[in-house]
Amino acid sequence: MFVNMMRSAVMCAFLLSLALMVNGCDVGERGPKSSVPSSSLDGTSSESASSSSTTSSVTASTTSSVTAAGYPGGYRATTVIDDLRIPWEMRFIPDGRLLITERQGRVLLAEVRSGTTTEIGHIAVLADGEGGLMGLALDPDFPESSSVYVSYTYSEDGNALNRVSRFTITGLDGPTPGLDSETILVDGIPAGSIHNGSRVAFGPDGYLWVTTGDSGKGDLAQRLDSLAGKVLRMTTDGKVPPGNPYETQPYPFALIFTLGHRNPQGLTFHPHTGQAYVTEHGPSSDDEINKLQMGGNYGWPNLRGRVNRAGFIDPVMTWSPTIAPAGTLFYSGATLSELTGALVFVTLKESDLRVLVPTDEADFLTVADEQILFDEEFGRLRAVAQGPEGALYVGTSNFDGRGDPRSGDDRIICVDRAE
Ligand SMILES: [Ca+2]
Repeated sequence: MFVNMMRSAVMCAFLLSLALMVNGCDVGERGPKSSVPSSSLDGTSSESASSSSTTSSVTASTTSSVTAAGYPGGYRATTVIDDLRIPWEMRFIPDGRLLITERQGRVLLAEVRSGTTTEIGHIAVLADGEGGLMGLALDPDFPESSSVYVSYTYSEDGNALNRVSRFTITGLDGPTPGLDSETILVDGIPAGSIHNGSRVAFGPDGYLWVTTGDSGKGDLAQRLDSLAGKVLRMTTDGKVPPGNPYETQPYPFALIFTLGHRNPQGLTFHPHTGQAYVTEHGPSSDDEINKLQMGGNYGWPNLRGRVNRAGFIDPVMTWSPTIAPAGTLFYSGATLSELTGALVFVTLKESDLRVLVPTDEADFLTVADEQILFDEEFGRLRAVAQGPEGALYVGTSNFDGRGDPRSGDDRIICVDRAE
């Protein structure tokens, strides 16, 4: 009898907790650490984007219908984690906790419900300029596999280089989780004080994809004997997967999947086609979103933006002047269901969250509408993730030397719908 009552009580508590999570940001009993005003979404079209500080190349033929039908309400933004230093990437693990990399080398495990963070490891990185500890990806079999993959800058004989490594997370369910057993997958990737790429993500093909920057040396982006200015595709052991386009090149150059990139800072995969997309920093003009085609040449440093030139692949979108697009994802949750199929990304320079609504949800070829959210409200934004309950989480980057840190920075902010 007692056991049954206990079971019922546990079940009720469980259902209650589920109900509390329906709206997205699971801030728990403590309440939000701090709240900011909701931003209205209506009327933020690509036209208004153009009239602010950037010029978008979007053709907004269906803007009004999308805006009117899709965004009737406002969003809510709640700080769930604060006092971070340059969070570069964040990934939710299946139990709802959040793994975060900070550029100085810390790896944190955070509970967004309580706002607590635990340092589980500190990787010895060269945190110089834009380099340091950057990308983070979970093994597709996590947590059955306890492997995570990171990209970071290190120093060798006075040279800055980037590498991709696999680590094991130990004691995940215990009181003292840790980071252990580094295996270097690829190293010697050219690095610099600027343009390090380093977003890492698993594709639906089960392979690890890695963006690299041109390291400040544009010519390297066109060379097949350099890993700079590329997108790489590799196995979980850093080996060349079957079907890579340059597989006859000597290792590690056979890892190259695409070339001619300047500084791709975001990487995600389309939910229907499985194709990879990157956000990419242009020089003073032509930030880009590129759809990656195997073996494709994306032009840098000889070409930028849309050029319609044989042998080169034009971007899906460009922005001039630049906005510095960073972390990106295709939204697929229920909390903000009107964003389903949209490409969501954050920007550093323009300090906003952007939503690109595709003309056709089945593929991301052209953009019907561009929404600009939270413009300048939180400062520079570098990372974005979708929570298990469907809220969006964005990470600020105000301590990166180009921002204006405010009280509580850097922060992870949860975005859901206002009640
Ligand atoms: Ca290009």
